[in-house]
Amino acid sequence: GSAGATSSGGAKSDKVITVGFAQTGSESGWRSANTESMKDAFSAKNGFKLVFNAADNKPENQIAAVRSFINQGVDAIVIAPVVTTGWDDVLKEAKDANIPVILEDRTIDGSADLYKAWIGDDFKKEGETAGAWAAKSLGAQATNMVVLEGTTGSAPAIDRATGFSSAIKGSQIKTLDSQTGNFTRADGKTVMEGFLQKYGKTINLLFAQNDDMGLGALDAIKAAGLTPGKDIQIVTIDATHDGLQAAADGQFNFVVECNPLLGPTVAQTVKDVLAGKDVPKSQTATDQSFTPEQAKTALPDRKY
Ligand code: GYE
Repeated sequence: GSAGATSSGGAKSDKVITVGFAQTGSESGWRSANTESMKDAFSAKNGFKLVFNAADNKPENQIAAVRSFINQGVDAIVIAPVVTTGWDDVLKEAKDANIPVILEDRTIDGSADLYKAWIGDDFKKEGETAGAWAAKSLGAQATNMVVLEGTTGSAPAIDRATGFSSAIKGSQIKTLDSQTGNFTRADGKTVMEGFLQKYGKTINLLFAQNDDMGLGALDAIKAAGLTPGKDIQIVTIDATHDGLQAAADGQFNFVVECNPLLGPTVAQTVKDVLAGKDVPKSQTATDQSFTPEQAKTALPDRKY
């Protein structure tokens, strides 16, 4: 930094920017990559002091963290909202305190004038891409699907479900069951065990709304004596390193990407907002998708 610099009139760019970041928790590989990207972008070398909080995926913890950022008088607040609802009061409090709020990753319901900008991925499109693959590869014959949903009430769980459903409309894919696995490996495994007990070999297709739940489900499927990727076809979303490895190994049949490396764009947006510049209300990362062959090619250079 510029320690000791005698800036005339205290140039604003020399001031360390204190940012409170309310992260969801540490539920998945995607989340680890996102936290790392954020911590790196908001590091001291870029002129920031980051106050980090992980809410263990509990909405009430996260709202308490945001309130504490307001009380500490941080310069800006970044939130990856666990769920879409319940934000109005605390965001009004931030606004009254003149602290700008930037959303990253997940979106919220309600008035868009309570935050400056959102940076994230198009969850509905991810769901559509996953569903389009399912409709194309299995939709012409009677197919029984089970779904592992993400955190109930979270934007990606809601929007991926919507996108997927619209893409399989008119196909012969029937949903046997759909339950939350909270975006974690542990719950993905437990819920899949329950599906297998209930529906056994009638299951042909698993849609896991993230890689981690799909990876947990692999254990349950193998323990039931079935071959993942063959007896039960699997489509997941995130395309983390472990997800792509499962695809390369033929255990996942299709993986849709959700880019977690949002830190640099979020950090730049925070700087621009604090400098009084106009910023786009929403910035969306571009996502690819991977067949097992494409996963093999992509793996060596995979960043997360
Ligand atoms: O897909 C999942 C994580 O909000 C897009 O949250 C994110 C999701 C991601 O736990 O792995």
